[in-house]
Amino acid sequence: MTDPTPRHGGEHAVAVAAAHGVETLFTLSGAHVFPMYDGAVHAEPPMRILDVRHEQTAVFAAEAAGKLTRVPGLAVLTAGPGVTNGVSAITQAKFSGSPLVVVGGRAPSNRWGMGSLQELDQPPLLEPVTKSARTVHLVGDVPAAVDEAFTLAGSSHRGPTFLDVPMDQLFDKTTAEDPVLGTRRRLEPDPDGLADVGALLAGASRPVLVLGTDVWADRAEEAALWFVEQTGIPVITNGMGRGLVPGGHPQLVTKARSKALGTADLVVVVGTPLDFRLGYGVFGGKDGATPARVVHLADSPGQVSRHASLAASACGDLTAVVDGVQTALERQPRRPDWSAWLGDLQDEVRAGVERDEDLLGSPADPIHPARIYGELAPRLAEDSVVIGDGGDFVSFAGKYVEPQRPGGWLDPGPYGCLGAGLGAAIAARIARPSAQVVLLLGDGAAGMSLMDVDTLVRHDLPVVMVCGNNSAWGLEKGPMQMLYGYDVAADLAPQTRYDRVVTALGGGGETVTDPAQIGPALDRAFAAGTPYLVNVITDVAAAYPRATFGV
Ligand SMILES: Cc1ncc(C[n+]2csc(CCOP(=O)(O)OP(=O)(O)O)c2C)c(N)n1
Ligand SMILES: [Mg+2]
Repeated sequence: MTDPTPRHGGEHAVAVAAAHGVETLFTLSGAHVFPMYDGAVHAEPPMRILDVRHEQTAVFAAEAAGKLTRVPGLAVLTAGPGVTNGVSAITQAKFSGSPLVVVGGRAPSNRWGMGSLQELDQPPLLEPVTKSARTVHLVGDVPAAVDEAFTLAGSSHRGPTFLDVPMDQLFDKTTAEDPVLGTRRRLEPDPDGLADVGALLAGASRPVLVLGTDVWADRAEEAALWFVEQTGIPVITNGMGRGLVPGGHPQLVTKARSKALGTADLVVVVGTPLDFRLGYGVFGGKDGATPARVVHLADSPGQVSRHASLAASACGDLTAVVDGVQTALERQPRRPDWSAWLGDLQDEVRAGVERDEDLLGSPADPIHPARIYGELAPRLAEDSVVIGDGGDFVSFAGKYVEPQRPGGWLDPGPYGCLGAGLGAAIAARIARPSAQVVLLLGDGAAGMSLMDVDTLVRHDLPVVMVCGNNSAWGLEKGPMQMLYGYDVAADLAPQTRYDRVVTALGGGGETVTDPAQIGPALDRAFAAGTPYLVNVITDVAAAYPRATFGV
């Protein structure tokens, strides 16, 4: 249908974004993108404009919105510094496969080359860290370009897309039609690959299944849990795969990870790269075991590992992949029985849980960071969203917090960019209005985004923040000590009152130094109804025990 009323570029862009399911636009003001705001204000219904205090927060928020809702998030950044301030967060979305669309302002085309304000050709900067980065030169092309950006960002393998529109064109009007929305392609896996995986599973004595972020992103959570329960296979989860198999499930053996991945004879990895988090895809060989065979199942061909030596692989829509592997296994003449192997791992999990108890209840003064999780974990509701932004403090969370549902755990992923926390918390509060939102902040990480508590306050978005305040860049201090026997540039001021930063901005908070006071402080935070930061002074010597630095 033709639309006879001319509308400016911003109105078109917002209409197409809304048709793709976007409800919130994350931004920080700049004249180059005013038409986007005007489009949001005059949309029917209006699109929510969530304005922040630093562009990185806008993009981290849009990225988190994409991860939580599985509709690409939308960030609008003004020309030049607005766009460049967003680059780290856009890169993080690329590394995590997060669906995200970033619309940038751009100096006007009718003055290009004459030196107008913030005249930067942005797509070349963004090209390496996005799925596509382009300039839309004519307002009439805006609707189709925005549609393409959303379709591409939301298609496997997901990731960020960027487009900028010269200011004169974005303000200009056109009667161009809004396009019929692009549809996401659903790639069917190759049946031969699935059959190979079925045969490998049937022949395995000690298999382990690893479920990662893309299982959630590709909406394969039901198929994955069904597969797990039908086969009896032990499981480890990572990234947004955490919660796919709920904490406490008898087949979840994350707490026996070292034994499981070290002594497995087959490791089937679904929806996550074979990167440093998974030992680059080398498993088995521990305690005299032979190296494990490795299967990689991915959402798209480009995601299948090229560096690991794979016994089999398959790619495509992950529900079809997981269901297809199950069918292939059922066709095998041999029905494997893994109950003894699972039992061994369950013994190891039980031993791990017992070992953890002492630290989780530690009465140590100064406070051991694990004690915070001993207090927090029992207070978390099933649908809570837990966000990690920090070093060691967040590693402890990974160890001690086991989500009950998928889609409730946000970590920075393999790009590991500090400063994502406030943006993620903003997005989580909006995406899950009735859920607990808990933001775990290292004191170092807190310094990178705490000003955006102002955004939480202005937009009435209560979240609970817990700062593990060890007065250090802990994850750097420990390794530097280990490598050099001394450390520099790793200390922060002692006992800084980050809670007072929050109260100064209109929220609430308190500092805790007594381990017995952590629980009551968390209860006050959950009851506060305002952004609230519990600043827990912890022992800098209580570093997270780690064997590698991830490099
Ligand atoms: C943007 C960015 N800068 C630097 C780093 C390197 N880095 C990784 S962890 C870490 C320390 C984090 O300190 P803090 O947030 O206080 O957590 P802690 O390890 O002390 O618990 C640093 C500096 C990073 N990952 N991201
Ligand atoms: Mg710290």
